[in-house]
Amino acid sequence: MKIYIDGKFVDKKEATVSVFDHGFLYGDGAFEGIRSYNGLVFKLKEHIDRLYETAHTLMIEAPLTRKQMIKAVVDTLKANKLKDAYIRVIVTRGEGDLGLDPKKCYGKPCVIIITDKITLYPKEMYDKGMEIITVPTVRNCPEALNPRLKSLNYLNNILAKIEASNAGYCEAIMLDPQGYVAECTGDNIFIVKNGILSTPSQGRLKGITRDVVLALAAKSKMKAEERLLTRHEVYTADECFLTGTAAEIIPVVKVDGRAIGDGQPGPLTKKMIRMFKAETTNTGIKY
Ligand code: PXG
Repeated sequence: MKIYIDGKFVDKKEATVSVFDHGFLYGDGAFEGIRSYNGLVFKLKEHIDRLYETAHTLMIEAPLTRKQMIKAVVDTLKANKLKDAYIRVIVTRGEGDLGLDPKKCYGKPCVIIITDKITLYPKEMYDKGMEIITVPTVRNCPEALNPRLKSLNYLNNILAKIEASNAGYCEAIMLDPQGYVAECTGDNIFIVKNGILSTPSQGRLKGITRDVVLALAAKSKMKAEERLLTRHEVYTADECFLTGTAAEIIPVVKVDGRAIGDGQPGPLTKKMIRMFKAETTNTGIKY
């Protein structure tokens, strides 16, 4: 496995960063998770744009232009001869001293690209649907650490993941500080009620898979809305599914012990999975 670090390809064993890098010391950095399907990188520009937006708010200036970053991702995939891959792009603050102040960082932001395989959930869950719960840890409030930032500080999500895992579940709903449904620990959430798709309008990451689902809904004349969602609406929905680059689209059939619809993956969920598959097979940046 060849890993890209600051313009060079190194073996996994040599792929290391300094213990003084603020990405390591404070989670001070940005990242993206991207997928490629049969030699096509899916929504690469959108992922790189989101990476640079996170970096902009964190006031981290990546040493590459967006165009150069896109080329670096493609070059890493080529170097690893991977046709179907999960791609992790990381930009850290760089090396500094043992204080928080980014102004005292003397190093350049470090760019790392890892390409590998990932399967998040067992295949059975994609066929039969998954069961999830709501966890006590609420999603960060936007005024503190906006969930739209895909930063290296994922402790909010990891604490929620621990709660899910301790209770025996793979994924969990996180509420926003007002008690509305925000998203899951690493996925966005959708419900279907009376043929209408709904997904939370705030307090969550602006997921790229979520945006693809909304675009596919518009294309196929399915009604879709972004709004505040309560847990009651999730419990009483006809269908529910989660979206994410790693997870893709996965049906949810039970939430907090309540069956969703008839407790089976629903027809609109299945239709969306089919449309998403076609989209990932036919679109993307070729390498
Ligand atoms: N919400 C959160 C909090 C995420 O981290 C998504 C939604 C989905 O966004 P995209 O753009 O991928 O459709 C994510 C991204 C993992 C893992 O190992 C998951 C993500 C990121 C990193 C790791 O489960 N999901």
